Amino acid sequence: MHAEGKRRRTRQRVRVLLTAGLGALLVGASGPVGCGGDDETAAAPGDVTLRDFAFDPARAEIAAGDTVTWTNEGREIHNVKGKGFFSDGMDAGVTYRHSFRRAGTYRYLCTLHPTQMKGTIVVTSG
Ligand SMILES: [Cu+2]
Repeated sequence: MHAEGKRRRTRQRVRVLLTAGLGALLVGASGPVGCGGDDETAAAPGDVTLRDFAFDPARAEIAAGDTVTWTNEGREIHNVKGKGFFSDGMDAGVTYRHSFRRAGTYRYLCTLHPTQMKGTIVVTSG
């Protein structure tokens, strides 16, 4: 008797949550479309994602003067260290940016996971 009532309440709560979630989804889908192009979905050349435990892509190519944006989408704390740049420890969701003025090949790593997480930024002139 007791257990039955509890189960019913739980089921109702689940349904409410589902409905709320769906509503949020629909609101999100009907938001401004075509406003900023599809910048959000298409990764720019200078976008690098930090995962547990890799940089994705491991090799990114940009032009001199461009900025690389690293975003931690893992659950662990990661960082980015290379010649001329060293981020703080980045929690999940945190972003770090660095602009590369000179052409060259810049190897970098996460000092917290140096054997697993290595990356390369290739900066082309012009
Ligand atoms: Cu790491």
